[in-house]
Formats: sequence, structure tokens, C-alpha cells
Amino acid sequence: MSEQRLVYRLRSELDLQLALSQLPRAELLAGVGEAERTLLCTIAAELGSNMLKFAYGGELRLSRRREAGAELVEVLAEDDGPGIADVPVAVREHYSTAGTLGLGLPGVLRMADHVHIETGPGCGTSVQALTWLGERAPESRERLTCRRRSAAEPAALAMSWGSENHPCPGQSVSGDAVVFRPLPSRQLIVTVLDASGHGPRAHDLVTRLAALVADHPNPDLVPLLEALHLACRGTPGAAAGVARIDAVAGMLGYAGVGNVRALLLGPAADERAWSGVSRDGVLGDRFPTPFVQQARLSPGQVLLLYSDGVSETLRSFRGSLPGVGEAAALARQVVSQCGRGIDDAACAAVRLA
Ligand SMILES: [Mn+2]
Repeated sequence: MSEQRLVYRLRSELDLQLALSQLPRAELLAGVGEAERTLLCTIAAELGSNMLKFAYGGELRLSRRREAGAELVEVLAEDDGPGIADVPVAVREHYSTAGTLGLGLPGVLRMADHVHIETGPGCGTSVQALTWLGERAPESRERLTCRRRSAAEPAALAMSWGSENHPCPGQSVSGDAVVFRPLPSRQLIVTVLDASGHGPRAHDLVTRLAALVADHPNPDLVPLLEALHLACRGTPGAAAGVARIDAVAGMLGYAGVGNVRALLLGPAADERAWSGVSRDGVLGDRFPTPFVQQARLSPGQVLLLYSDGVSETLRSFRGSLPGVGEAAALARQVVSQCGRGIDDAACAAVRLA
């Protein structure tokens, strides 16, 4: 059996309830006995609710695979929260204080065969719980291992983002869409989608594509574009630009197909630091080999992604960059000043500080 994966993004109690209601029937747990299934769901529930309590959310990932001849399920909880200062204290029974993982973690330690924790003050937390199916864990394995993350790791860029999306004149819905998907470890996926044509049909397609980007289990640039291409088969097609910002490494990756543009402005006024090139093609029809461009990011810069309803060069853009102003306000300025008025026009803006 090849590896199976499931990803749940948790931003609210509702997200967790939804994930927990789906999990028992998930394909990933097919054939798993009732007792083990309950155990795995309880581990996911504990780790998920810890992330909501102490880190305001995060990502819960499950995978099922074979390791050393035995089958196991991994439950991985990753967040960008305040981290745990003292892991031995946090895993002690009955210990609970805001800022630690509290009561749930000792429970997870009892239920799983092996738990690995990576954390540190201000460095987020990753908890990996492994449970072997049907058999016991290899004897040699320690029950709990830890790696301390150090605050000496490079300071990440701060990111804020916002977008604007105007339907084509005469239409009430847009055939463009913008998706921001924050990932653990201070990464952000930014996507601008433009379904061919406009009106309700283009809107329906682009809404479906946006949901795909938001939930795809492998949020890397090329797999995302490939998934979008497959989802566009048999439709009038679409264009997409996908950017991945790594705020810790200070790097940008960009790949696009069709008429979506990317532009990096600042930090100096009027400076155009970098511009992304999308490959010629149409998702669902002609799919060029994706090409990932890289660029280094600096504080004070703004990344813009925009559809072809916005003029390509942004020549008429008079926004104040990189000065004050929220990302959403910037995106609004781009669309109002540079919109071509003959197509849906969408712009995503990410400010780096
Ligand atoms: Mn368009």
C-alpha cells in the first residue's frame, strides 16, 4: 500500500468538529479496527484542540504508511504558536497552564506508541504521534523524543495580506479568485485564478479551483498547478499564478500558466525588484512544463499577483510603496487605477515587514 495522507487546517473549533466528524469514515482509516480507530481519533482531537487553545490553530496531518515492515498511522500537529518553554513539565500528568500544551499531551503520550515534539519559545510547536496498527511498536523505540527549537533561528519576515476582486462590468460575480493559504513554518501560498470568460459559469469554475488550492494535500507550486490543470479538464480552462513565500528563509517562489502576473515592488519607492513570468498555456488544455522562479525577499517589499483584467505593466499605478497602507488597500488601488474595465480584475497583495 502506498502512503495515504489527510490534511486538516484548523482555524476554529468548527474546523476541528468538521475534521473529527469526517475522520472516522476517512479512506485513510479503512480496515482499521474499532478500538484503534477511536484511539487515533482521540489523539487527533487532543492535538487539534491544543492547537486551537494555545496557538490559535494550525495544521493537523494524518498519514498511513509502512515502516520497517509494520503499518503505522502518523498524526502530526503543526502550529506557529508561542511554543512550549519546558516540554518535560508540559507532558507531566495534570499539568495545565496557558502557553503549554496542557492536559491533552499526557493523554496523547499514553495513547500513541511514540511521540516526537519539536518546540521552543516563540518557535511554534510540532507534535508527531505514531501508532502502529495491529502490532506493537518496535521495542527499541523511545516513547518520547524531543528537539528544542532555538529562538536563534533567523527572524522571519512579517507578512500581511489582502486582495481585491472586481467582476467584469455588467456581471455580478467574478470569474477571478484569490486564495491565501498560510502554511506552518511561516510560509504562505498566494494564488490568483482566472477562469476563461466571465459571468456565472466562470465564477463557478474558479470557485471550485479556489477550494482545491485551499485544501490540496500537497501545497507545492508544481503539484498545485498540475492539480488545477486536471480540475480544468473539459471546461473552458483557466489561468493561474501561484506564489510561495517562505518568511523564514526570506524567499519567494513563483510559477504560473496563462495571463496571471507577479510583481515585487520596493523596498525603495518606485523600485520594481522582480517580475514573475507565467508560461504560455491554458489549464485544462495546454499545460506547459511549470517553471519555478525564485527571488529573495526584503522587509518593506510588496508582492502583487494579478489577473489580466489589470494592465500588465501597472504603468498607471500611483500607490505609495512601500509606505504605510494595508495590503487590502493596496490591492484595491491596483484594481481601481489599473483595471482595464473589460474583464474580471483581481489583485492579491502581500506586504513584508
Ligand atoms: Mn481574464
